[in-house]
Order: sequence, then C-alpha cells, then structure tokens
Amino acid sequence: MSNKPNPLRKSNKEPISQNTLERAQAAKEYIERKFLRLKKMQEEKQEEWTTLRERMNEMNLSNTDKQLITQEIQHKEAELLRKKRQKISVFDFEPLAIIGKGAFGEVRLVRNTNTGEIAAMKKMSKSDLVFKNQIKHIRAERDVMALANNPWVVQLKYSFQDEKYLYLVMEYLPGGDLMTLLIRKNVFTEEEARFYIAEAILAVDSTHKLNYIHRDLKPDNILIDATGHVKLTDFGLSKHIEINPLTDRETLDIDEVQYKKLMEKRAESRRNRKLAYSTVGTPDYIAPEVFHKEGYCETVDWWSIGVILFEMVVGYPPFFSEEPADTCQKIVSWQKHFTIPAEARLSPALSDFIRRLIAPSETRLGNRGVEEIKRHPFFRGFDWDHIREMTPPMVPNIENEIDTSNFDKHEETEPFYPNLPMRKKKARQDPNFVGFTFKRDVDNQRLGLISVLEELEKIKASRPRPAVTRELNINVSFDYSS
Ligand code: ISQ
Repeated sequence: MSNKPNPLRKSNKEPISQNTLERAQAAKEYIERKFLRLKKMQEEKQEEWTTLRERMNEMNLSNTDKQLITQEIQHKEAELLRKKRQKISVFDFEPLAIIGKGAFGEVRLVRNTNTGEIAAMKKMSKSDLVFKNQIKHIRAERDVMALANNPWVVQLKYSFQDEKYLYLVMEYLPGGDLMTLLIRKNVFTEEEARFYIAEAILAVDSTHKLNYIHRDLKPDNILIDATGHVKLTDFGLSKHIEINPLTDRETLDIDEVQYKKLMEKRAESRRNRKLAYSTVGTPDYIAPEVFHKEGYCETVDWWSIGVILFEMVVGYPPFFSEEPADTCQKIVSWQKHFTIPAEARLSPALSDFIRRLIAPSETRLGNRGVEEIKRHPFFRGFDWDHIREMTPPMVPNIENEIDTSNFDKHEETEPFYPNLPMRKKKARQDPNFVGFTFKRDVDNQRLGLISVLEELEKIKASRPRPAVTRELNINVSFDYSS
C-alpha cells in the first residue's frame, strides 16, 4: 500500500468509518464478480467460435457461405451490444395506477412507452434502504427475480436507478394478492386452502433450490396471476397496522356466536392492516428463530407457511396482537400461546399438518426436505405434478390488461417522474447500488451461436453436403430465449 497522503481526506490520520469500509468492500466484490463473469463469457465465446469454425469446415461449406454465416453472427452480436448500452429510465414508462404502498416506496402499474408492454414498477428510496440496512435484501430480491426463469416467482423485466431511487420493473399479476382473497372470503374451505398452500409450498421450494430463504413470507406477497395461480414476490411492501384490541381470552374458550363475532373483528383488523401505511412490516408470519441471533435455515419459511395456512382456515393468524411487539413476544414464547380453536372445526389431518409446521425448528416438517411436507396426509391423493394445470378455486375476472380492480386504490403522494437535480457532471455512483441495473431481454441472453451450431448439425444430418447459401441463411437464426 502506498504511504502517499490521500488528497481527498482532510487528514490522513482520520479513521475510515465502518460504513465506508463496508461499501468499499461491496464495490470491490462487485467488480471482482463482474470481471470473472466477463472473463468466463469471453472464454465461452471463443470456444463457441472455434467449434463453429470446425463444424463449418466439417460441412465443406463454400467460403462465401462461411463468410455469410460469420457476418450474420457478428451483426447479431453488434445489435445485442447496442441494446445492452441503451439506458433505460423511469422516463421510458407511463404511470397508470398505484397498486401498492409500503415501507420503502410504492408499486405502480405502468406502460413501457417504447414497447407498449404493461408492467408493475416498484420504486424504492435509496436513502431509506441505506438507512434501514436493506441493501443486501434488495439485491437478493433483484437477483432471485432476475436469474430465475421460474414460473413460481414474479419475473423481473428491468431494474435501474437514478440518484434517489431504485426501480424494479416486473411482470404484472392482475389477480391481486392472497391477503385480498382472504379479506374477500374470510375463511377458505380445506380444499381451497390445500390448493393455495400447495402452490405456495412449491413456490417456496423453488426459491430454496436457488439458495434463497424468503424469511418474510406473508399473504401479501403471494400474488395471483390472471389464471388464478400463485407467484411469490417480496418483498417489503407490506405494512402495519391499526388493529382492534383483542385479548388472549378471546381466542380461547368461546362459543360459536362469540367465535363468529371474533372472526368479524379479525376480518376488520385485516382490512385495517391492509389499509394502514406504515414503515413497519407485520411480524405475524415470522419464525421464532429469526428473532434470535443464533442463525436459522430455510425451514423458517415452512413455519410461515404454517401460519398462513392457519390464517386461511381459522380466520386470523395464531399470534395476533394489537401491537407488533406483543406479536413478537407471543412468537418467541409460541409454545405458551399456540392453540388451534376447536370452533374452527379443522380435520385431524389439517390440524396435524399445521402443528407439524408451527413446531420447533429441529422437528419441523420440511427439516428433511420438501418431500416430507408433500407426503403429509393433508395432501393424500393430491396431484403435485400437475398443479399448474389445475383450475384454481378462484379465477380472477380480468377485464383488460390494465385492470387493477383486485388491488386497493391509493392516492398519489409524490409525482411519478422525479425532480432530479440538473448536473453538469455525471454524479458519482453510490457504491451501495453498483450493478443493480438489469435488462431481461439482453442480460439473460447469450448470443445464439449454440442455436447456429444446432441448425448446422441438423443440416449436416439431413444433407451431408449442403451448398446452397440461401438455405443456410434462413437457418442462421438466433434463439435468445435460452
Ligand atoms: C406484480 N403485479 C402486481 C403487483 C405486484 C406487487 C409487487 C411486485 C410485483 C407485482
């Protein structure tokens, strides 16, 4: 290390803050990752070109044909690079409606003015994210949605940023969320609950397979698509709460009439909870070990699944309290507070399933893999393999692609287009957010050399000596979807 004084620091003896060190470390890791990725891509590209040349030689193509194929590929490569360099910003979108508000910002239905595509745009304040130490979480969210080509996860189309905000542009799911369904239905039948919880289980398992623990699963971030099937999102837009005071006594030892009243009160609370705008998320679904400092694993999500299922069939979450702090207390000492009310009249299989999920982490169902969850008697005879082909119990009635009737209405509190300061020079990037930008249709593509190779192989198999330039040109197409 050089001993030269750093002209940017007032005194070279001034200590560097922990925050600066962490940000520098994050930036260093990002640059290293990016470098390795680029190097790997370069190597793969070179390998592909070598293979392509070998194949073309094996096929005895004329020099003109070889040249034409090469030119076509180079042309596509240049096109891809151009697309990659085009900057995307909030000014490429038109706001249509606000469909969610929460801790770090808002979600709007938007239209991409270049392509006409409809999407959900989540906008988050950078300063809030830094202040609440959410950078890692938001990066994980972006990664899981960007990388996964996964039917169970809301797909990320673009992510970008300006000086004040981060933006995630995602596919729009017009069916609303599970919380809205719960509010409309109050309680689900066992069959309805089985369908939604089974889809949620497969969705959660698919993210576990990507080494991602959700930790904050709740009905608000289980979304419903146009066909009535579910997809997961986070992610951080739920909120708390103004709830009617209810005592412990009320959850136990009551007759049917009282129970009905209780349920109505709880439904009211749910509506309030959904309407409330606060920076605090509800802790209702969080596993006890998340509150402790000793660490936890993916089974925390199976606890949350148990709590969501309880709420679906009983009508309220098991550790419900007026104050979030009291809910946390109840969860931490859950053995003292957890009961399934007899009035809910759950089948023995369902009660047992809930008890096996709302359980100590060591013996919790799912501790030895998702299969033990799928094998539980509650799912006896259930066709796990064809769930996406089933007709869901509720199929949303969607009028058109910009129908937002399954979301609550929200007033605009700040303009969609930010009032950014005019700068002469390009602002220095905040290292916290370096590498956030993503464009699905270019970032997840590889140049279609592989598909060119496959086409060449096919031609070779069917006609050992193709010599017609025109036919080859037709086949030099690029499959960017892979
Ligand atoms: C997609 N569609 C509707 C609502 C959404 C909320 C959050 C994230 C993605 C979404």
